[in-house]
Amino acid sequence: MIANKSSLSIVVLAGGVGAARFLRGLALVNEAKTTTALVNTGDDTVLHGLNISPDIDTVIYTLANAIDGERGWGLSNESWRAMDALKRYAKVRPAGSVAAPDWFNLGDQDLATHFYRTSRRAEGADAWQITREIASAWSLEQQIVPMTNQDVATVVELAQDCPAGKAGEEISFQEYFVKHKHQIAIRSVRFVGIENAKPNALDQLADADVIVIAPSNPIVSIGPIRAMPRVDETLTKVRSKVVAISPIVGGHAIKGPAERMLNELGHESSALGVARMYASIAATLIIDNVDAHLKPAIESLGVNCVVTNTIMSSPEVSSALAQTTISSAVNNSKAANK
Ligand code: FO1
Repeated sequence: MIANKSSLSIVVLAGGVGAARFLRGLALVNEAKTTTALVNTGDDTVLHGLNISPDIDTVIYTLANAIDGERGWGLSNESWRAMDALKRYAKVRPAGSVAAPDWFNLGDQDLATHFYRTSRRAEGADAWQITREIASAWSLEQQIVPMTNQDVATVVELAQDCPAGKAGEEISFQEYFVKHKHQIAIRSVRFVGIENAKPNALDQLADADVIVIAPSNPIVSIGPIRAMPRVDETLTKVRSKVVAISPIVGGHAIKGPAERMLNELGHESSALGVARMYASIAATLIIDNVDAHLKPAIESLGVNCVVTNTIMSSPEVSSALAQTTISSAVNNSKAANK
């Protein structure tokens, strides 16, 4: 398989776990050097004064084979002594203080990444440069690119009074996702700072041989990337080369709150619902075998539909999915150029 690797320039629009697993499969069929992951940073947070970029780190740790496979985030063989020590201070935290947050788990080794990112930011380095350095420290050859160097913060609006706050109040994405385990109703999502976010690697996106929208949450992982100025416009121009993979299988998300979010925000939690969201920017949608019956409805939207196994339970399945993805995009763009 390695001898036959392609060296296409491929840009993958990426969120966390699903995207990371796809990228790991892609590395088996396409040269790492010509692969770029353009990664969501709307999930970024600052805790303990540390800059944390969960999706970037999930992609890097996964490609470095250092991820905790079961959790899908953080490092394998991790220890939690710093978190345990923090509990001492959480106990004495006065009302109104957010010091010593102990709901977001930072492993002892993982902390080193956040220390480094935070120190380099304080030295004035931008997010792309810092990410380059972190990826290089993990010996990665792929280009891992934060979607922008500007700060963007995804916030969700509470649909009703709940333990997180009153209806209409906004909380950060990580509070929603981790602190409240995405078990609260929301009525909108907003990307604070998006108007001033200059997208990174826009030229690469425009010139790529293949663009992949990874099987990530369309609202909070791919949504922030698309919401930056000029990104959707660029994708629309190269639509024939864009292939998306549905993160919804049999009506459900493989992981995370996508199903609930789609329903609450007026979309349909199905591969067809995903097709509607991507129809203007992606010529092809890859859906899972269990959703084969949706192919005619998806194609009636003017979107080519490819049916295959999308459950990336092993690197072999991920690489087969990556190969199918590349072939679909290449065939489609050839047909469009005839
Ligand atoms: N997810 C959790 O469900 N609980 C955690 O405590 C947690 C900590 C964490 C620390 C570092 C990191 O890079 C990711 C972490 N995640 C955790 C995952 C993360 O919140 C989500 O996977 C993404 O933001 C959604 O893509």
